[in-house]
Formats: sequence, structure tokens, C-alpha cells
Amino acid sequence: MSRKVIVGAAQLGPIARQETRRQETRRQAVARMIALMRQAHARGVQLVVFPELALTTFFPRWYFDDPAELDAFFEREMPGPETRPLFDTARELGIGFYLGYAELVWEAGQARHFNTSILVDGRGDIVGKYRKVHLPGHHEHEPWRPFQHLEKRYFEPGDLGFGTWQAFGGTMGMALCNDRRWPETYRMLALQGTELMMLGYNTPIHYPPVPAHDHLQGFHNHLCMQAGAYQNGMWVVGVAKAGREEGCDLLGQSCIIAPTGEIVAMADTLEDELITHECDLDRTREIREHIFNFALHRRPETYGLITQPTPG
Ligand code: ING
Repeated sequence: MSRKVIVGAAQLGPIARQETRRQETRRQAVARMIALMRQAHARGVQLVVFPELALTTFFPRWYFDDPAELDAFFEREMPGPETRPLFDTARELGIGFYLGYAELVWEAGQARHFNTSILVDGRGDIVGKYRKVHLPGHHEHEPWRPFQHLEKRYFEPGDLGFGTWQAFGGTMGMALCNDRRWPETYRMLALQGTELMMLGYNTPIHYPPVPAHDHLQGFHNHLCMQAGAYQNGMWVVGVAKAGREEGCDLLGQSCIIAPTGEIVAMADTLEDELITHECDLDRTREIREHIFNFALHRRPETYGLITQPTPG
């Protein structure tokens, strides 16, 4: 009997920066996400995927030297007062979700900051957590840029590695934004049996270091995810925070990609938008048992360089 899971990619439009009214921003974002969950329920969806940093505006676009101002964008507990309605709705509707958010956690008396995602099941329980491995951007304030991309300053590299979780009838994997550009992300998850990889992204159209590539952002976005899906025989769900957010144009084109690399559903607005697809997890076998049968065809003894520290 085939294992089909109806997946919803819940793209979000811009989220304003209202750091003076922290709760309102979060509450507004949560209310928008709950509306998308209810839309998803009406369409038989079992798993909803939200974007990266889905509770606030993409704050790494600014330089903050006041730690308190920066920490206002982070969640100290999950669920917390403003996010608990998401979990309650998951339980009410029997729908699971992926949520990207900024995680502030105290460990051994140290405040740790991560760009994090969680996987929540249809009972409203957290079944998995991932912390972003590939942090793009820069660490120091670079005033020459029209906007900053200070993920290297505000987040620590993820310390949980690439994990998988048994949920929604199959093996699920998570990633975040820039991770989707690195082939290692997909291969690490596929080697652990991932059948569906989900990720959120906040991708500015303008890339200050190489503006000549701005018009290629959409192409590169799909190129990476379609290649990753095909070369690893897995479903890939990529979900944008989209639109003009605080003056910065963010890429949309959220999509659901089959193990063949085909885009089977794509958003066509830059706002809150739900796209869905019935993903047959057994279709991963057409790829993983043939063209990319790892046991038959891979030659890891020749790949040693890939795990060596980057020279230079
Ligand atoms: N954003 C971007 C991403 O990897 C970026 C950073 C933008 C890289 C444009 C290259 C080009 O999609 C995040 N949040 O990683």
C-alpha cells in the first residue's frame, strides 16, 4: 500500500519589524500561519511547511550593537505564549508543521543563538529539531551594503548535524535556506534514508557582493533544490518568506519538488499562499533503486577530499 502524504507549502509574505510591539508581530505572524493551517486542513493536508525565521522580519538585514534589541527577535521557549496557538491548532486539526525560528537557549550558563527549525506532529508534539549548518553572509558590520546579512554574527553554526525523523508515514529531514545550496546537505540526509526534505528560506533578490547574479536568484533557487531532489531521490519542499519586507525584496517561488526533480507545485504570488501536493513517498524508489542506487553505484572510497577541511 503506497505511503502518500498530502503536504502543504505555506509561503508567507513580508513580516514587518515592530520590535516595539514584539508580541504583536509574533501574534500577527502566528495568526497568518493559523489561517494557512485551516486552509490546509480544508484541502486534506497532513503536514504544513512554513518558512525560515517565520515569526519575525528577517532581522539579520540590520546591524544591532544592543544585545537586548537583537535578542527580542529570538524565542526563549518553544512553544511560548505567542506560539502555543500554533501547537493547539496542530492538535485540533491533526496537522503537523515545520517552523523556522530564531532560538535563544541557555546551556551551561551560556546564551546560545541558533537559526532553528522544528518538526511538530499532528498531536502538537515536537518530534525533531534542526539548527542551520551553513550560515551565509558576514560577521562584521559592512556599511557599504544596502542591507546587511549578519547571520554569521547573530547565529552559531548548527551543532545538531543533519537528522531524520520517522513521521507522517516516512523518513523526514529538515534544512534551512542556505543549506539548500550545498549538495552535502541532501546527500547527508539521503544517506540516512530521508524520503522528504523540508526547508524554509528568506532569500533577498539583491546579492550585494555579486549584483550581476540578482536576476538569477529564482533560477539558482530551483536549480539547487531540483538537483538535490533528483540526485538523492527525495521529495523537496522549499518555502519562502517572500515579497518586499522592510524595503528588501525577497524571492518567492515556494515549491514542491518530486524525486525526479520535477516541480509539481509552485507559488505564483509574493504573499501568504498555500500550495499542496500528494507526495507518494514510495516514488523515491524509482530513483534510489536505480539511477542513484547508492549501494550499487557510489564510490565513497574515492570521495575522501569532500570531508577534508577546506584548503586555504
Ligand atoms: N539567505 C540566502 C540564501 O542562501 C543568499 C543568502 C542570498 C545567498 C542570495 C546567495 C544569494 O538563500 C539565507 N537566509 O540563507
